Amino acid sequence: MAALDGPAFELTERSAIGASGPEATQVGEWLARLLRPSTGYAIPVGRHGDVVLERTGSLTDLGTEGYRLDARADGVTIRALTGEGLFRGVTTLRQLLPPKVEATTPKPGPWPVDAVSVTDQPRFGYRGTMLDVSRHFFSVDEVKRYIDLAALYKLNRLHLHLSDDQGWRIVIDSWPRLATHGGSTEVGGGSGGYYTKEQYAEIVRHAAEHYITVVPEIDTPGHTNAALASYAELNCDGNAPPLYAGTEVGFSSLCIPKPLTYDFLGDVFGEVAGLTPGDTMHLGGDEAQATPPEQYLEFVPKAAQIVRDRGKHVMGWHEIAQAELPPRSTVQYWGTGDERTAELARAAVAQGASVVMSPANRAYLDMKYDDDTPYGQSWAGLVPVELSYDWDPATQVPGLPESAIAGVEAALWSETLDEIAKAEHMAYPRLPGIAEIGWSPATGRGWPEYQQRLGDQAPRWDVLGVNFYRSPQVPWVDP
Ligand code: TNX
Repeated sequence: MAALDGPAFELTERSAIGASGPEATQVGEWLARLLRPSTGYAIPVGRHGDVVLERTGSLTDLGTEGYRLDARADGVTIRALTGEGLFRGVTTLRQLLPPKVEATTPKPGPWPVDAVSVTDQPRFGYRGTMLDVSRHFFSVDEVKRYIDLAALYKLNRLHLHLSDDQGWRIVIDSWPRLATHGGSTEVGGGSGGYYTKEQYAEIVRHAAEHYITVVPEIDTPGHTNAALASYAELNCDGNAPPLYAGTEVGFSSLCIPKPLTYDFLGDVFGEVAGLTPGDTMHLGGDEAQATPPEQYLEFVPKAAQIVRDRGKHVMGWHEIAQAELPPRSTVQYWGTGDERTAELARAAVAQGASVVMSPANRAYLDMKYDDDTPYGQSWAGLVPVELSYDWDPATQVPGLPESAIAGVEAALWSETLDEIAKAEHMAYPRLPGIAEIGWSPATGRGWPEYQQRLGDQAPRWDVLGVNFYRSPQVPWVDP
């Protein structure tokens, strides 16, 4: 980034967005929808304008998400190879505008963008956040809001944890009781909920508008009480357990020797694949303490093959690296640096898998900030803002080549989060830090200067109504 001499650009009532081609136009329309409510300007999108979005085949060295942004008094130009790159560039423009640009009602100008030239591209291709909609259910609008905020920090994956012991959250037409019975509760005994296929498709579409790909997770073979409670025949003994609203883990397992288990998974992964434009599905695989170890090793390759047969690559928690993995699998590391889990990450890479880093003592957004945090957990330790930012995905587990690291993901488990406002409080301000770790080079960033930039986000979050935690570690700017 280079600050340029010369006056700032200013958005005015005569401003217009110039875009050619369907993708640039689509991104232009998105930008116009952001700018119109707060500025009160018409901001037409057409062939010409003082804000130009241009897809160009010549910017190949910045990858699919890279972009170049130039702002001068006479206009702003964003150029990229892809629509995705244009969207990331538009996001930078958004961040260069005053925080009041986020308002939903007209605010007085001016609307300056300092003269600047930015050439940008991400360090990692996978920059995600996981939302656990199983332990507590969140509505379509709540998930959309979570997406909107994640997009502001250039995240590009939303991993939805759609099933667990406490709730099954998506309609599967061939096994309807999964949603109607398995989705009828949540932690604490509330009435839970589930997404119809139309609702789920709406979430996927909303994410795609922000160039975020949804990675659906159906957790197997453990974390399956909601499914086992819905269909007695899935159980080895033929008896359905009751629904579960507690928070213990590791007590449920699919019946590994039963052929029906694999028909079930074929149907479920088939229907979920049909709702998934992305190339990856997550089969869970974590904490399968109720599955005999030798059966676990037999199960994972079978389940993985089902995912492959439905046309998707396999993603799973690091435990799956004990088993044989198909090509192009992704293993999600959630350990805290102990030798046993580090060994599993290395075993994954030795099999040719890539690793997404979600170390629980850094990237688990449900860990408490400090002893006074009113909800959240602390089994992986307290995770204050500085600790969640101050790590490098490439060196977190010794012995992994950087080329094997697909990226990072911040996971938000919801056992203790019965309202989206509480989820937001745990994610902000830590999620933007994980997003930056995924985007920016390791060199040139560090807590002392990040702290200042993070503090600058407060006025924007106030306008957006974000229920963020005002950590005493951060010099928050007053509105
Ligand atoms: C561990 S991490 C789990 C989840 C819990 C989480 C709570 C992982 C793959 N499994 O089932 O929700 O801890 O922090």
